[in-house]
Amino acid sequence: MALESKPEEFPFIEPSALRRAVVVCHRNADADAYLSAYALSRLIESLAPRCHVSIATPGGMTTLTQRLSSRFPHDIADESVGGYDLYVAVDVGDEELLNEWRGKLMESKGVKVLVDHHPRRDGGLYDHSVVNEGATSAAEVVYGIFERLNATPDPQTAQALLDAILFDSSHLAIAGRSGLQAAVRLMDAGADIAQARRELRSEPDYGEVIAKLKGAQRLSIFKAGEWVVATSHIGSFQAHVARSMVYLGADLAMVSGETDGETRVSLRSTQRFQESTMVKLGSQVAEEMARRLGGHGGGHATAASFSAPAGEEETVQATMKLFGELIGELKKLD
Ligand SMILES: [Mn+2]
Repeated sequence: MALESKPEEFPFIEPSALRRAVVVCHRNADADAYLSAYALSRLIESLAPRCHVSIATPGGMTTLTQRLSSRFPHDIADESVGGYDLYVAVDVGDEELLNEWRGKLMESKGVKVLVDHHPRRDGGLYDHSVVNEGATSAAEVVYGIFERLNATPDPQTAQALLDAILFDSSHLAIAGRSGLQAAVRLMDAGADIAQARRELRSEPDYGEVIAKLKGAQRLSIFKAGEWVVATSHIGSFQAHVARSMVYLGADLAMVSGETDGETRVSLRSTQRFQESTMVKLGSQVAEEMARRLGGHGGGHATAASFSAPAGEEETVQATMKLFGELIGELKKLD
């Protein structure tokens, strides 16, 4: 890539003056943050061949990102070192998510750039920003920078960006025009979409798999009017089992498990159930059951849990009684 950039364009500093640059991800970097940082690093390196570029991952990275970082390896910044000419924060959203790097940016005289698809919360930390709130991924915004500079990513960088776009757009299901267009152009640049799907696939956790299958085996089905309620019990992974029962089609799922005289209950419902019945599982079921049985609990409208110092049978009976109060009598199906 023989590239030139104007001062009003990324990286907003004369590339020949650059010696040290760092691209900072949000804390616990996800695939979009890390792979966007990877592509930006490659871009800066091609613009400024004499510049050393590092990637900072405050607080580490997710398990998937760790795997991707060995597929797309890059120098990781030493947290104790400062004094960069250029700081690029990518996919950050809230400045707080920079962890200790927020202070480093505030103190530094280097040029600070934000590249993001989250709504900008102006804290005045950055000198320049390239933000597109309409993008489903930061990688899409990064690809836009390549295009404006007339830079074609090399096949490895194109692959990183395509992986990131797929990761942040539910495999393109929620991607808009620019995301889809970027995906096609990245494939033209040498990225492979089947490979992207493979690289984003997680290894199964067999403890969770067995719990979900056992949970399905022990299923009881009830009807309350039109609603289908599924219940089951399992020693661990109650939340995963409850969620998979909703995937199977239940409107409302309850999964219980007893350990050391305490019963844990996970609750899940569909959005459709929530909007129609107005039942908030967190406040109206989990918190209420914790209050009735002297335990603790809470959560969101469609995902909640509680635990109670009571036997499993008693806890389940009491929760079913509350369901009856909220959505009408439950009839068990054979
Ligand atoms: Mn993102």
